[in-house]
Amino acid sequence: MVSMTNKQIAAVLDEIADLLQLKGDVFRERAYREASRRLDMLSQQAAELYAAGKLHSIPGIGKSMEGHIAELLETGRSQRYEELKKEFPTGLLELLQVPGLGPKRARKLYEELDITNLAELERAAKEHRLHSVPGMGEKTEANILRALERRLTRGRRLLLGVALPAAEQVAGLLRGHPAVAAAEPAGSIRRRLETIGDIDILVASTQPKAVMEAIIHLPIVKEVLAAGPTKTSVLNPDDLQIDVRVIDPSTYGAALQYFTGSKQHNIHLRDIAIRKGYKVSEYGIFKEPGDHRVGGEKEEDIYRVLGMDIMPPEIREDTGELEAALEHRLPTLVELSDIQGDLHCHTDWSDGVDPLETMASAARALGYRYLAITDHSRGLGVAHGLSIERLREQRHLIDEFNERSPDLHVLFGTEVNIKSDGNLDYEDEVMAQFDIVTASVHGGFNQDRDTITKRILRAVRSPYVDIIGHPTGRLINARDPYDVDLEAVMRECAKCEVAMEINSSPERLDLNDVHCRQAKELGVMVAINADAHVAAHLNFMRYGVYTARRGWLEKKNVLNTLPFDELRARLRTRRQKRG
Ligand code: DGT
Ligand code: CA
Ligand code: CA
Ligand code: ZN
Repeated sequence: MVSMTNKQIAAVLDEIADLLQLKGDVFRERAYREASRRLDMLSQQAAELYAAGKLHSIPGIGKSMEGHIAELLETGRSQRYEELKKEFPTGLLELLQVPGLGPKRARKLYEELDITNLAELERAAKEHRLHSVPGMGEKTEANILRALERRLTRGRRLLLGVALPAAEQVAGLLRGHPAVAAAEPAGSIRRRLETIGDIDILVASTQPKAVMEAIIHLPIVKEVLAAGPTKTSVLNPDDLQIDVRVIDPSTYGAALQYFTGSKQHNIHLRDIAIRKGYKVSEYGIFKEPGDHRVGGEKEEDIYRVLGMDIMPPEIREDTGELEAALEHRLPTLVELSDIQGDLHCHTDWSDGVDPLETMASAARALGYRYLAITDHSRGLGVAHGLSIERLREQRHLIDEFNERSPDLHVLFGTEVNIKSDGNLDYEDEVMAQFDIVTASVHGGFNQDRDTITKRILRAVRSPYVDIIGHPTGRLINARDPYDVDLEAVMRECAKCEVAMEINSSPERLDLNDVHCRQAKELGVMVAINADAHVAAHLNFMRYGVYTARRGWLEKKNVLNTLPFDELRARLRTRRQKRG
C-alpha cells in the first residue's frame, strides 16, 4: 500500500473533477467535487479507515467513489484520472482558473485556436485572436486580458488561516525550550492581515546558538534553508518557509514593535519620534541628543515614551491609529471572548457534513449561548437546498432540541439565496417562519453593477432578512468580488437595521477590514459568522474577529456579542416594525 494523506487524495479527486468539467460531464464532476470536499474535512485518515474496512463510513461517499479511493490508496494511481489526462493537455486546466472562462469556452479555445495553456491564451488575447471564436466578443477578450494581468500581479500570498496555525505551532514548540524567554509570530501575521507574504517569528533568548540548534531539530522542520548565528529559515511539512530571529531579551520589545510593522506605521512612528526629540529603532527608543536609551525591553516602552497608548497590532496600518493613540482615543476592539454565538452554519441537511447535534455540541464547547442553523434554500440544488417540507421537519427537530437544551439555544434559520432575478428563494409566508434569515448571492456573479446592487438592495428591504451573507462574494486568491455598490448597500442596511456579515472562512473574510470600518462609520451592525460546514470550522470565528478588529470594530458594533435574550428581542422588534 502507498500512503496517501486525505489532502493528497482530495487533490487528485479535485483534478478529476476539473477534467470532467472540461468534458462537460457535470454529473460526475459533482460527485468527485463533493467526495474531495468530504475527504478534506475528514478528521480521520482515509488510509486508516480503509485498513479497518470502514471506508464506507465516510459521509456522502458512495460505492463507486469508495472504489476510486481504495484504488488510490492501494496503488497511488487512478485509472480514470490517467484516461482523462490523455484526453486533454494538462495546461488546459489552468484556463479554468481565469474568471469568465468556463469549461465550454476553454474547450472551444482549445478546439478552434489550439490554445493549451495560460501563456498561449495571453498571447492570443494580446493578438486579438480570441474574438474570432464564436460567442466571444471584444469585451470577453478584454476581460480575459485584465484577469490575466491581475493574476500576475497578485502573486502567491498565503491565507492567514494557513500561515497563522503554522506560525503558532513553531512559536509554541520554541516556547517549550529552556533557553527561550518568549517566542511570537511578528510581521503581517501578528497584524492578522488576511494574506501573508512570509512568516516571521521572533524569539527572546540570551543563548541564540542553543535556540538555532533547537529550531533545526524541531519535529516539524522538514528542511533547513539557511542557518545563521541569529536567523534561521526552515520549511515545515507543508513547504511553508518560516524565518526565525533570535533577539536579546533587553531589546525584545523594540524588535517586536519593529518587526510587527506595518512598514507605513513604523515610518510614521519614527517621524513622530523625531519631532519629539527621540529616535526609534529595532534596538530601542533613544533620547536625542546623545542617543541615551530610554526604553525597548517592552514593546509598550516605545509608545509610552512618546506619550501614546499602545494599540493592538491589528490596527497598525497607519490609518489614524497613531493620532488616536496620541490623543488617547483608541477604540476598545471587539474580542473573541465577546462572541456569544454563531448565526450562520450548515448541517448535513444541506451541504454540511455534521448533524445538528454535533454542531450544537461544538458550539457549546466554545462557550456559545446560541447557534443559528442556516441551511441552504430550496433553489440551490448543488448545495441540497431545503424544500418547504424538509424545512418543516427541521423546525420540528430544532424545537425538540431546544426543549432538551437549557444552555444553548438553536435558532431555526436559513441562508436564503438571492436569485439572479433579484427574488428571494422562499415566499414571504415561508420566510416568516424563521427565527433568523441570512440572504446571500450564490450565482450570477457576472451581472453588471447596477443589476447586482439592485438585487441585494431588494433583499435588504425584505422585512424578513436580518443579515446579508458574504456581501461581496470574493474568494481570496480565487475569485474577485462581484461588482456591487457596497456603500449603497451599507446605507440601506443602516436604514433597514439589517446586519452585514463578516464571513470568517479564511478564504472569504467578507466583509473585509476596510469594509468593516466603513460599516462602522455608516452605523451598520456586523454579524461575525463562521459559515461552518463541519463542526471543526466553527473555530474559523477567530479570523472574522481579527478582520473586525482590523476594521476598528467594537463590541457594540457586532450583533452576535448580544446575550441571547437581547438578540431575540432585537430580531423580533425589527420584524414587527418592518413586517
Ligand atoms: P508580508 O510579509 O508581506 O505579509 O508583510 P510584513 O508586514 O510581514 O512585511 P515584512 O515581512 O517585509 O517585514 C516585517 C516587518 O518588518 C514589517 O511589517 C515592518 C518591518 N519592516 C520591514 N521593512 C521595513 C522598512 O523598510 N522600514 C521599516 N520602518 N520597517 C520595515
Ligand atoms: Ca512577513
Ligand atoms: Ca519577513
Ligand atoms: Zn453562502
